[in-house]
Amino acid sequence: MSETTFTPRVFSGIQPTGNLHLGNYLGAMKRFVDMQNADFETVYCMVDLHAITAWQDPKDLMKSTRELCAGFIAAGIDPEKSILINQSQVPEHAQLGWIFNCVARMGWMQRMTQFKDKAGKNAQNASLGLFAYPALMAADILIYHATHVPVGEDQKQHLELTRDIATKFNHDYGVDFFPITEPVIEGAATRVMSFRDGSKKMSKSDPSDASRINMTDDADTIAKKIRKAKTDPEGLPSEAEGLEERPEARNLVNIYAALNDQSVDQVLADMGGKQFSEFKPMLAELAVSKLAPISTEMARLMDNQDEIDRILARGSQRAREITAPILRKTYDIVGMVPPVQL
Ligand code: AQP
Repeated sequence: MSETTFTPRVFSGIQPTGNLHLGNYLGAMKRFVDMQNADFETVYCMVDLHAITAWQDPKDLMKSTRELCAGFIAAGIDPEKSILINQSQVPEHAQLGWIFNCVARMGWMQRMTQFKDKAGKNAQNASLGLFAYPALMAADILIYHATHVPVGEDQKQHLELTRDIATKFNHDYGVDFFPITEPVIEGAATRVMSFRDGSKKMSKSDPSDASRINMTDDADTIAKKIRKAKTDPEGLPSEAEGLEERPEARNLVNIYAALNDQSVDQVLADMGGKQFSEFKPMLAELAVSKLAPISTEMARLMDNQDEIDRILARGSQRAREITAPILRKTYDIVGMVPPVQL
């Protein structure tokens, strides 16, 4: 365990791969805003280098990166309070990523379930980047000496790897340099599930658009998707135990609770006994009231791309004030000869 006291600092990122959805909002973005408004320095990132671990059309990647930046701001990230960046503008992420490729062990990487899920049966044809990406994610976090990382539940294993990498680096070089980061996986919706299949997480890459609510969906589309969301024939229970073995019902209640800043118990105390025919329109109304202002603001910001590009440039300038000295110190620890003044 680390003896050094590190400044409380938050880092987290989202891939600019399009189809930003309700799971990204509730599992990540909404939590990012909470932490920005608490006692932390906050750094939020569009992880474009991660995005290209699977093929991205270059024009789409640029559009999705700016759209994600607009999404962050529309959801409540203030680019003055938080540092808002796209990963490729801060080269120290990739530079530390290489060092961590040399710290992480093959056996650790081979245990990553997300690689197995994403590569599927086609692992021989997956990119080397997809396999190595959790080591770059560790670098994204540790290049800021971040102490806390808010994420959805699907990222838990990658954060454990980040802790393992920091521990091994500190141990191998006999230093107390990288913090042992705390994952922050909190709230009622840390794993939002697909509307078509309650055993699968809501995901950008699901071919069924009806499986997710996109942050850019209009009010009618949101209401329609919720109305059609898979459920079971029973009504809502009055207590959380009544949702066991009912993944689709639990998902909708979790979403309601997270959108309304309530606990699941509070929601069920109010809603227990209602049928889905009554609950779904209430959920749709709540979702529209929370998401419509965000999508309207995203669209407005997307009309002013120069402003978005300026925000990203300013963010990377501020980020590099933190990352450049940490990279230099890492190189010193590892034994890389520094450049002298000529
Ligand atoms: N369904 C989800 N519920 C809660 N949180 C979620 N997150 C993603 N899906 C859910 C959280 O959103 C943040 C950003 O995720 P990402 O875009 O970087 O990576 P991802 O997990 O690959 O997102 P997707 O939507 O699942 O993309 P694909 O389809 O490409 O796999 C993370 O904090 C994540 O936990």
